[in-house]
Amino acid sequence: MTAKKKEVTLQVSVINQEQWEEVLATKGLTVVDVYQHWCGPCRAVLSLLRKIKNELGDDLLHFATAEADSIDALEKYRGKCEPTFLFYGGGELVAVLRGANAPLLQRMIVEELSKEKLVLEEGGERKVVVDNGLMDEEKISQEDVTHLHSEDGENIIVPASKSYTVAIIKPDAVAHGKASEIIMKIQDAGFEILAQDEWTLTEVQAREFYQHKDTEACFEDLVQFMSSGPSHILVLSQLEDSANVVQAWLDFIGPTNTDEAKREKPASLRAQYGTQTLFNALHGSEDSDRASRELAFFFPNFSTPSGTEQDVEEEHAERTLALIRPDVARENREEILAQINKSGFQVCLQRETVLTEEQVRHFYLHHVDEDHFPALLQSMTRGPLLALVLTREHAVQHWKDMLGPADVRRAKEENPECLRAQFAVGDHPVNQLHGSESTMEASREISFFFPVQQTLAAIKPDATQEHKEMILEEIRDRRFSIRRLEEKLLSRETVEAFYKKHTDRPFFNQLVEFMCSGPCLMMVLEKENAIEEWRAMMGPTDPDQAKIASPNSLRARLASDILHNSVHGSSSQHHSEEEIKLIFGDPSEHTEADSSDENTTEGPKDASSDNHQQHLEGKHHQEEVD
Ligand code: IDP
Ligand code: MG
Repeated sequence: MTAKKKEVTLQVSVINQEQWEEVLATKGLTVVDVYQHWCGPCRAVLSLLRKIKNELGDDLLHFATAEADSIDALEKYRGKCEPTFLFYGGGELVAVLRGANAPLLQRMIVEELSKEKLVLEEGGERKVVVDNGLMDEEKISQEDVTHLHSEDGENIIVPASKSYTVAIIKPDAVAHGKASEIIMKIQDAGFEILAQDEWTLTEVQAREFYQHKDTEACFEDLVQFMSSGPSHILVLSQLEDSANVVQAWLDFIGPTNTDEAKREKPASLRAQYGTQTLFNALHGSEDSDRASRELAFFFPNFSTPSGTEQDVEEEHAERTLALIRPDVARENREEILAQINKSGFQVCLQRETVLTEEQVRHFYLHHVDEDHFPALLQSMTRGPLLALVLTREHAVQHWKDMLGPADVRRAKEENPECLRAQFAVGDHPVNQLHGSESTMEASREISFFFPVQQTLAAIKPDATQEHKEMILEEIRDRRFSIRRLEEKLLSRETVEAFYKKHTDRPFFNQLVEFMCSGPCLMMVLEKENAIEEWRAMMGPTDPDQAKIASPNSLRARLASDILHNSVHGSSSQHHSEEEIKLIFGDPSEHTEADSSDENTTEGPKDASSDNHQQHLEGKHHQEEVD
């Protein structure tokens, strides 16, 4: 294994004990694909590994392939037909992944590499694992199985908006070495693998799993078959429109009867991999109720947030748009917000903005011809107005009731308690507060002020190692969708382009050095009003200022100085587009293997919100093109 060879080969090929020991002695993280002589290394992940290697360009990351049969240390991996990836750091096993799950593999490589670096650089303790998932299956007691599952760690949470189903690649397909091929096809078809495990069912478990079929003639055969060897258990959702993944998966696998499948749906998985109705290669939950039972059966750690109090609340919650016009936004904002909170509303989005005349016309499309429009226009453009999205049960009607009659004079006479009466400005005929007329109008108005946006967010090198988990958690708590997520060591070139508008600033060189000094976690976040929201979460550029102006912001809490300020966020729609393109390339060029996180999807972009956004930011937009 010469240095030269290492440069040109993506994976070092290990075929004897001596070479194996050499690999174990290599400094850094080595990811070993353990394969069987008769099926060869896993080709499905090659392009992914190449991509990771190119992107991270890290001297401490190594890949190898090892033949289980010729290396004594790998004895217990002999005879397994599914891909197994062993992660070694400092000669010790630090993680194991079974199955060619590309997104998971990518995530584990990035994570394990950064852990190993921490060990090497800061003398941290290396967390070694013992792979006992490969004991003779019969010897594994029920307890061990559960233990293995909980050791796999995380409680995986399915977003409330997603439906899921349980899929099984049955022992026949696994024994024929088809598991990774099927998994690739599953991913290509747009299913997202939320969890995956290899599991040999015991007879008792097979009986329990199929107990609803125990009166059927095939029951005993089915139990024998299902407990005859390892299966792959997958929890699936769909990347796009996850409305009914249960049915989509059933359609994808095809009819139970393999003859029928071959005849009627030759492209289905059962037509391709099944040999007869008993050995039909795949399983899918029958309906969402079964899916949830099967999920609990295989993944007791797996939690779905449905049923929590918050969700029940959110399910019934409605949204409405409230506007507080400039005159009272200046004078009475706190008082009004207090009344809003007291009435059981949550303010879920908020922004202060100065509207142009054109924007007001666009917003009040149906009022432009009315007599009072000129006065309305004037009062709307006099200064910054406050736009709020309010949620609670029956929000639209409730907010209208709180506002009172549109006519200020009538409001004062009929309902002096209402907000429009309380916050009338002198004799001014125009009321000072707005609310959506209906739920339809609410959604149009909300997307006018809070269009769905993407922003490029980065965790800078000073915070990536230590704080990324905490920051990611806060991002998820704020309900951003993480569309892309990759830990990257940025090149000088990239950073220079990224910060090109600062080229002439005195701190530019320092900034470039800093941004290249370690991996950054680069993300695309999506949400209504994402650009402003993420910048608000970050806080002002200078942490000293942040501590005063926004003490809860990330920079106030994490940053050490104005240069080492922990996080980045795009500053406008224009910059966001430019930065996302620079870091992640053109969306049309993305491939399946590019996605690295369970939340990472390329959602359909709402064209209309782009228009609103441009409309709303028209002026900024021009100014900021640099
Ligand atoms: P932003 O990150 O809040 O958008 P920008 O003004 O765009 O702030 O500056 C980009 C980055 O350059 C900052 O996040 C910070 O790391 C660095 N920077 C900005 N101003 C200074 C300075 O005065 N001294 C040193 N570094 C600075
Ligand atoms: Mg900036």
